[in-house]
Amino acid sequence: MNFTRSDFPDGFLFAAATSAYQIEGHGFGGAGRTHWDDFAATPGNVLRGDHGAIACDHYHRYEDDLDLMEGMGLDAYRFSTSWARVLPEGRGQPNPQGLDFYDRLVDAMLERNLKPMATLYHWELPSTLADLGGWRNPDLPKWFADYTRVIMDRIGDRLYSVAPVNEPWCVGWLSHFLGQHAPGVRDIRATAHAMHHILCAHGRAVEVLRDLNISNVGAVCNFEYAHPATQSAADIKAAALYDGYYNRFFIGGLFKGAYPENVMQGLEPHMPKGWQDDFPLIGQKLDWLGLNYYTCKRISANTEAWPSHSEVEGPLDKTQMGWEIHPEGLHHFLTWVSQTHTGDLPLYVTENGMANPDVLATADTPRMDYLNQHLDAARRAIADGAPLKGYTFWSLLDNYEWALGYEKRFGLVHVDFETLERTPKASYHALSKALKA
Ligand code: IFM
Repeated sequence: MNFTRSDFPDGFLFAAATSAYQIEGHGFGGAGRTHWDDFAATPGNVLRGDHGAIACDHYHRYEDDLDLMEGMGLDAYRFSTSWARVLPEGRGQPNPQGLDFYDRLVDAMLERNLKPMATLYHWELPSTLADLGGWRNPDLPKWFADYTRVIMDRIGDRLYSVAPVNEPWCVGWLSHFLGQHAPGVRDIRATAHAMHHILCAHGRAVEVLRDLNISNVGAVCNFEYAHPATQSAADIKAAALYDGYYNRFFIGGLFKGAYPENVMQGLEPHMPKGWQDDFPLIGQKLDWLGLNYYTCKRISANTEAWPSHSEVEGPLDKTQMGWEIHPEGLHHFLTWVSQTHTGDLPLYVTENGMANPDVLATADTPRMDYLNQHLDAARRAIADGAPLKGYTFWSLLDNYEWALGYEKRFGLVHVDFETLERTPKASYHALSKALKA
């Protein structure tokens, strides 16, 4: 790598991120069925029908995986807890095996000096709640608060940080407008309801966390730089709208008590009743903001129904996801968000990384380049005043990349999905060397 720890401020945290459904193996330990199991069981939704029943078998191999992180010299581990593992029916009776698992997992992190950074919802909604309308149901935030209390009563005393929800854009827009993630809905009213309810759920969870005296509570949003496909007025307007519902809607709710005007021009008629009254709940004080950043998009106006635009291919080098590599976007969002929304609130890069079609013999150079370029952008953002306190790469392991199954490999550790054997890639060794230097 082209940096060492000493190029970052004292106390800067380096961490790895994963999520429950993507690595644990939801067939184990009494976990309940999730809407991802249902989505994957429906032909055409997920590549090869891949699902998370075994995934990386982290449920049984977590000690080895934590050893890998400790061996690498990381400071923290961003993991998520699964609602359906804790409460298999979504409400009611907890699963003792699930609570025991997260208890052991947190203790095992602390034994290795890894700071536990928890996320409470990384997309595996219990099927029983999906049956009730999922994120369209206005009672979901209340049930999420109940789940928050159950899991935090058990592990909340030992966490470094907590965020209720990972990437609300994916929960709302990707899953209910584009239909690419579970529950695979394509409906504007469902989208507006889900986008608002997920923020209400965040707020309800924050109330519970504060009530339990849990500190270092934040939020994690994803960001994509929106380029107009051309300099035409129509494309510029289209890119501003993409930027609105992707990058500004959720932090608008969290930090400004308002949603962007250009987004509300399309969504307002579909919002749940009384949505304007929920901002005090949504906008409670936070201790940090996490930014997940991977890529940029090129947006072109079209004549279809709102939002009346589509994505066109861009010229930059692309990852295995087909995502352009645009490190400048990370610098942009870190500096912009602190200047316009968060001030001196600590920021973390909570996800950043690339998928590459790795086989064990590959040199892993593209991933090292990607990490170098984005860490360079992060360093420049710090120099330009962004209060960035840590960087988390996605992901420790190759894992279940949702609708794209197991084909897209984001890990710094290779996983053989036949044998489940883990093999650190060259990027793992290079980052380890940089951190220990
Ligand atoms: O794998 C996902 C993760 O679940 C959320 N953020 C983006 C990653 C890569 O697509």
